[in-house]
Amino acid sequence: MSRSQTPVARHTHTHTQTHTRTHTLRDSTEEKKNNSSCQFGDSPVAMAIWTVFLFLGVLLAPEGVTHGQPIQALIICPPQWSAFGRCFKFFKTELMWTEAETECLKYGGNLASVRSLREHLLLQQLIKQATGSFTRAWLGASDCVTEGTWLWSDGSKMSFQNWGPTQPSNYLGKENCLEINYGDTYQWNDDACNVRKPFVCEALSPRLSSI
Ligand SMILES: [Ca+2]
Ligand SMILES: [Ca+2]
Repeated sequence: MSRSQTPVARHTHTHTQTHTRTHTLRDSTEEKKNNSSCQFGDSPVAMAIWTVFLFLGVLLAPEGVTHGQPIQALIICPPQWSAFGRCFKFFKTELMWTEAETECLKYGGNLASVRSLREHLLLQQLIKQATGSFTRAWLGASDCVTEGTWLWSDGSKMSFQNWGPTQPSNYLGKENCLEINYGDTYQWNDDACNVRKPFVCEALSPRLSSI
């Protein structure tokens, strides 16, 4: 696959505050193909969790915090989970995308969504701390329902994207799931969902076990 396209957001991996970024539109010339065989996360459950979270967030918000400022809910994550507004955990076990999403559901969460470059960088650090490198890992987006329409399995809107050069490519018409740390730029790539990779889960209030 060529790398003729400019990445949406490129950064070096010193992980200081100096990141070089350029921007471009997604490649719109790749093959578009529907794939009705794929599965997706339990969005109604995710939305129910969000509803509870937002309700609790209002209860926990300090008085006056809503005056022109986002409501800040109290996030408490159990051991092994990292708090970045939500709770995140990297899993080294290599699973297919649907298996990984199912595993996250067992903890009361989903595969992780990414809502900003800051969250992208934080997840990269989480992975590096666990593996010593920027290991490729599944995140929670898929376009398996409608080719080219990427949806987060937690039901949140994909308002931020960080695809690598020429991605998403939908290579051979079979790439419908999103991974982080792809290629020389360690950005996002679409890959075949049946490939086994480590993964990152998110949860608002993770259960302590997957049982
Ligand atoms: Ca695709
Ligand atoms: Ca790809």
